[in-house]
Amino acid sequence: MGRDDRSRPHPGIDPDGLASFRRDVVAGLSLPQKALPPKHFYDAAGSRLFERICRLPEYYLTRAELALTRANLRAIARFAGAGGALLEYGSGESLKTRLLLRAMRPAVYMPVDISASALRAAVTRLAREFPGLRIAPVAGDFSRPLELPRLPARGRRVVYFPGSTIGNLTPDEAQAFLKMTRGQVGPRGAMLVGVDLKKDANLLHAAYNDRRGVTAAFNLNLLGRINRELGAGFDLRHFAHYAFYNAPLGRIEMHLVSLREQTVDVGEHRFGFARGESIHTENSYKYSIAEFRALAAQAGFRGEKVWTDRKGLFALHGLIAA
Ligand code: AVJ
Repeated sequence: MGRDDRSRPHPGIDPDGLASFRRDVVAGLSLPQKALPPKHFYDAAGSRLFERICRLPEYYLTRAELALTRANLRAIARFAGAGGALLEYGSGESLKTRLLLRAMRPAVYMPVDISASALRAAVTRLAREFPGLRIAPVAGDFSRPLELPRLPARGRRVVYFPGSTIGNLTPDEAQAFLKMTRGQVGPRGAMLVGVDLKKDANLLHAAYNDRRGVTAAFNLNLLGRINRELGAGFDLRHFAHYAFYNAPLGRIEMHLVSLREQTVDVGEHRFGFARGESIHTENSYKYSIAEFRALAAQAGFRGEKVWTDRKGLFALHGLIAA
């Protein structure tokens, strides 16, 4: 696993230039509940920290999804069907993707990613490993409707969206996102989406409060990135990682809590922090199988299949256009 199974979780939603990063930061820090979008976690340092998170003993998600994919590979490939088009939201550098490609044998594989360099690297590697496969990379943002290359006439479209990245969206946003994907795959299309399951709050808490402090470093790196790229003056010693399971809302929330009253300059903007005030940096929603199927149904998908790991930690949903 490790490097091999790394997947940048916000490949396609990820941006954008410095200007839009600055806009997001200034707008987010101006809110009554300060907030920053989680897509900005993944600069080079943040991506490395995320890879370390995926290897942590407490962070079960990556291992559980890989295990369930291995254990159910034939059934997953049968669901997807041979000879169609597999679209991945993300650049397809993960081990799970390669397992799926080998088992499913699509006519064409379309990784969709905003990062042209990540796409190029993945395509080079996959072309070597799958000499017969037609690879049609799409450089673009999968959070918006995309122009896709034309497909072989009989091709069924299947979108693969692993990693529970969908958990970063609110249920309303997730529903809109599924609706858009439903439009993308068409009336005979399907989707394979990885979703973290609801479970014991203690297990969830541990996964986002690891003993080595890697998740804390990942969270705090967002302030480091703002300092580096926007010339801001955050003192990382005066903020602390805080993550908890918000049970009524079914989500992990990550925050950065100000340890003292302070002001921080970001360019010409100055932001005040009360002692104990937080910046909300991420939501990570957890769905029971029934909850996620209900959400998918409202977006025009029927929950046809679902696979879980043996411990029941993580689910891969096989959805088909209703
Ligand atoms: C990549 C969004 C699925 O929510 O678990 C890991 C990101 N945040 N530890 C998640 C994350 C803190 C991760 N996702």
